[in-house]
Amino acid sequence: MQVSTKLVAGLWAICAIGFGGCMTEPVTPAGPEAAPGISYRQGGVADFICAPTNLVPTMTSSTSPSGLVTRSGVYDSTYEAWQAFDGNNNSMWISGVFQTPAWIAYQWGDGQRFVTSYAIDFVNGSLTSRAPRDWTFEGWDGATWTVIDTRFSQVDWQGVERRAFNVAFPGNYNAYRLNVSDDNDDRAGVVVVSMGRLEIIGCPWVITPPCGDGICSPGETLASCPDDCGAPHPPPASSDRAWM
Ligand SMILES: [Ca+2]
Ligand SMILES: [Ca+2]
Repeated sequence: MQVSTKLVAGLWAICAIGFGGCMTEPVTPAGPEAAPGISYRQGGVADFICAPTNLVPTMTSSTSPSGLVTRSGVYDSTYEAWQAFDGNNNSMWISGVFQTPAWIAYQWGDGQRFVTSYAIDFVNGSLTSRAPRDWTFEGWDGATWTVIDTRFSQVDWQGVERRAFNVAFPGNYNAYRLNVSDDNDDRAGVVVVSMGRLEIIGCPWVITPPCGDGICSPGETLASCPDDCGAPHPPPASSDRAWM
């Protein structure tokens, strides 16, 4: 209880310095599936709430106003990938033709984000063969891509349709990408994928792993977090031990 109290107090301090969408009361844990008005438990210790928002700024190029948009390829320069992040559903990214996988990514330049969901706007009208069908959603920690969500058989898209997905395994990552292995064209692999918008949604602050979750995370030390980083734990009460 001591750890929990300390951590919740720390989150109150984060809220107090002005991050938007942040409420200041611990709440009953409901898990990441609780969006919108998400409330969830991080590491089994602290409960908190925020209003998830699209964390990608409204882009006007691959690098402006901030961060970096990358992609596997592009149909032509009219359909560059940043147009999936420009806040305008009349513009879109169209992938390179016959390039599998087709992927699109956004990276922040100022640290990690804890992303809990994402949404794809398909806007290519009758060309629904260009809607993504099978993909993974992945997070970049500076060294490797980690699959944090997987979707198959996303079919029957409308000409203009938004589909949102909760991330199965959310975490803190510098970049996220949608890595599409098949479109809705019957031919094998990706012929062309297009999307008017990709929202990358989460809490508007970086969530650090809590001290007390049993994991010695980067930044935690024996001195700062002895429970996670090496101090011996007391043996469980005899009534909690499993019979061998
Ligand atoms: Ca767009
Ligand atoms: Ca295909």
